[in-house]
Parts: sequence; structure tokens; C-alpha cells
Amino acid sequence: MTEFACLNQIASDGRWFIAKDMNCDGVFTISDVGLWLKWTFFLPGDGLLWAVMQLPEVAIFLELTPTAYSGWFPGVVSAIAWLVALGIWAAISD
Ligand SMILES: [Ca+2]
Repeated sequence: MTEFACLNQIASDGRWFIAKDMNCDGVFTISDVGLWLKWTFFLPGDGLLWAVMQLPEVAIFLELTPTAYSGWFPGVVSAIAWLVALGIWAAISD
């Protein structure tokens, strides 16, 4: 994928863009791995945010916009979700 096509893909997919070359610089580096980890970490919180934003009245009341993706609220939700998932995994693996 060319850098231009990659940047266009980011613009159209927004938060949900995922590719091997996450920062569209034309090479696969450790920075891309960091962006994958960030994408994965924020998935539960950003998913909840996306679901809430499907309800326009609620999204307007809570002043939610796509700029909230990967922010503090999805970060807290994601941290809790991953801790719960880790706890469940630890409990069932014993
Ligand atoms: Ca890259």
C-alpha cells in the first residue's frame, strides 16, 4: 500500500484502521508494534464508546465525539476490562 493510500485508509477508517504498517511510513518497525499494542489495549473501551455513540441522544448528552477514542475514559474502561479478563483467565487456568 502506498503512503497516500495508507493515509487515506486511516482517514476513512479512523480508530478502526489496522495494518502491518500502522503509521504509514512505508516500513514495518518497532513503532508499528507499539501502535498494534495501543490499538489492542484500547479495543474494549473504544468498542464501548463506539456502541454508546450509536445512540445519538446519549452521545450528544455525554458530549462524545470520535476524538474521545483512545482517551482517558476508554483507557480506564480498557484497563478494567483487561484486568477482569486476566482475572477470569487466571481463575479458569487453575
Ligand atoms: Ca511503519
